[in-house]
Amino acid sequence: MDKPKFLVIEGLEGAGKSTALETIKAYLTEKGVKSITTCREPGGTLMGEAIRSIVKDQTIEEKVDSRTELLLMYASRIQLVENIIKPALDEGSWVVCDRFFYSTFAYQGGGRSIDMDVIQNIHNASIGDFTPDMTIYMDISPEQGLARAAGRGELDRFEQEKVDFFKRTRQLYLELVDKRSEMVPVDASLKLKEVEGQILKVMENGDLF
Ligand code: T5A
Repeated sequence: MDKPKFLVIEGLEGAGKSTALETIKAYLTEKGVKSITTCREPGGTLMGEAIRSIVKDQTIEEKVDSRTELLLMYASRIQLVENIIKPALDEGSWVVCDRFFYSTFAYQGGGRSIDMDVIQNIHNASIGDFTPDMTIYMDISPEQGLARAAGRGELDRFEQEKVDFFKRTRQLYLELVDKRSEMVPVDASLKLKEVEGQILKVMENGDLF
């Protein structure tokens, strides 16, 4: 077996990332991968999960500056990369992560309209050129994704944003797909079985083994 790979799943809320993670895990197991580490962003470490609670908290009673949000995402990411992802890869485990830095580019760069040069500088100082081997981008319209997310009950601080925020976020994701060869798009608007079929095809064509 070749060296373990780092895979990421990206997309708007309700795109089906958690569901896709299970499909990918099952595929890798079937292929004989013995160790798979899964994680999510923000979160995945003690400090990261504390950050996750605070950034998603819809009851917070102060204005959250976009730059604060940006720095918290990178604080969580540094903890995850250094304490979980790199050690797992070093020990021979594959890693599958629900969201990674593309989320920051899309949500803080697109949604919040923070200057991409500012984000890139913080990115470089935080994780440098550490990049996943492959990222599956699950494309869905904000309307459809949010309707799925709403089906689960209370909306978090991000999910309460206006639809234009998610349109800007999606636009940035699509620009990333155009620019970055490690990002592979999947049509997440389809029925579960069809989305699963696309993911398996992407994995099969991914030159991972
Ligand atoms: N964020 C995160 C930033 O702003 N910057 C960053 O740098 C990072 C890392 C994290 C929030 O933080 C923001 C982005 C987010 O707003 P989260 O909970 O991790 O929040 O992410 P969400 O996208 O909110 O997670 P969701 O659970 O909503 O989305 P998923 O995982 O994509 O969707 P999933 O699989 O749970 O599915 C949602 C529902 O849809 C159904 C599922 O059964 C489920 O009920 N579903 C389908 N229904 C019909 N057809 C399909 N094909 C379906 N696929 C799934």
